[in-house]
Amino acid sequence: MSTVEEWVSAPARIAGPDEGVSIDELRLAARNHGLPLEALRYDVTPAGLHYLLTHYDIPAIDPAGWRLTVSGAVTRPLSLGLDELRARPRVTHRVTLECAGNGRARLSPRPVSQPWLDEAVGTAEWTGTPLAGLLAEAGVTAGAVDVAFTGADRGFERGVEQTYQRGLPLAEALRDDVLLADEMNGLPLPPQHGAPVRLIVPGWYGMAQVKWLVGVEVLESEFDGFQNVTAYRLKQSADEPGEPVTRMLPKALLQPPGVPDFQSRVRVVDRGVVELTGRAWSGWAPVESVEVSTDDGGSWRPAELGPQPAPYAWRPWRCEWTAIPGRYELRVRARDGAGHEQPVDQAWNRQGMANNHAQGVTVVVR
Ligand SMILES: Nc1nc2c(c(=O)[nH]1)N[C@H]1C(S)=C(S)[C@@H](COP(=O)(O)O)O[C@H]1N2
Ligand SMILES: [Mo]
Repeated sequence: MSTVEEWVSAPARIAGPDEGVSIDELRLAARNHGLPLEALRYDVTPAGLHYLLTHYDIPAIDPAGWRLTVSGAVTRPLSLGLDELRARPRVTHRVTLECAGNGRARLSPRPVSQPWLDEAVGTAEWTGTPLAGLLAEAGVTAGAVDVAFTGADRGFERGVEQTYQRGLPLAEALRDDVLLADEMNGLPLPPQHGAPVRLIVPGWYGMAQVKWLVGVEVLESEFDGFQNVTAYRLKQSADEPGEPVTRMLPKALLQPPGVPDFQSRVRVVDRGVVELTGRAWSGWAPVESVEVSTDDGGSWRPAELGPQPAPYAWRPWRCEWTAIPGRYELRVRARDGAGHEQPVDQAWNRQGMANNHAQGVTVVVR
């Protein structure tokens, strides 16, 4: 007889010193695709080019039968269908989402999980109704501290059977830009991005953006579910509680210049003046500076920043580079208005979360 306990690994595994990416990691990477970096050219990412991360399976939900319940520490519990939700006040926010595990595959030793490099990011226009209005209607009671959000998707994670659930501090849940979104870029949410309704918490890493939302429960104690207490913690060893992963640290990405080599993705660029462009974001405060290095972080020069399109959307940047023949390692880094600066080398943590080391792009100038 075989039990679940025999084939799950808890805590999450760390790869051996010379262990390459495994078939399990490849399978995850093939399901959960990233933003092709050339799509950094779009202010708003076309939905099909937005990164994707789903822990279990994309659930089958009939929008006509879907209901959202608002329960727990409220005086008037609610249950709404999609039409009722869509009849409420509607707003649109442009928001950049990034997976907290972005950059994980570059850690050494490598935490075995979705093996992201740089590409787990995207920006969309999310339309829906502010959560705060629903919570006001339900009447949050005085002792409330957290709000738990439940998705319709179910599976096992390190031996724990669960539906995807995340808790958010009440003060964050009451922000007026936190949305129950049913549209992405002006169209109904596609299945993979949470149809019919998902949560959007601008500024926070992806794990907070609960897809396939079916339940909102106000709690009088801190939410202690798996995704808050076990996953999405910054820790060095398996047995320490660690710190929660919350908002996105600043990051700049370069749209790789020139044309790629198919296999290595090394870029080939013709000599002369090359325009380097990209995007930068932070969940703490708007990005205040972006710097570019063409000598692998040896020296840096400032890029020119475009306008900040919305408080939590990525900001465009550009600079010119007079490229002379040779091989170069380009790096970019951002600093935000809250004083966070991107490191060149990534500090290690056991689950590979909130990595924001400076991206590197290898360029051969001919
Ligand atoms: N219900 C549910 N919501 C979820 C997830 C999930 O697996 N199930 N994954 C989370 C994670 S880890 C990320 S990074 C984002 C990804 O959102 P996207 O796939 O729309 O880009 O969704 C979050 N919301
Ligand atoms: Mo994520």
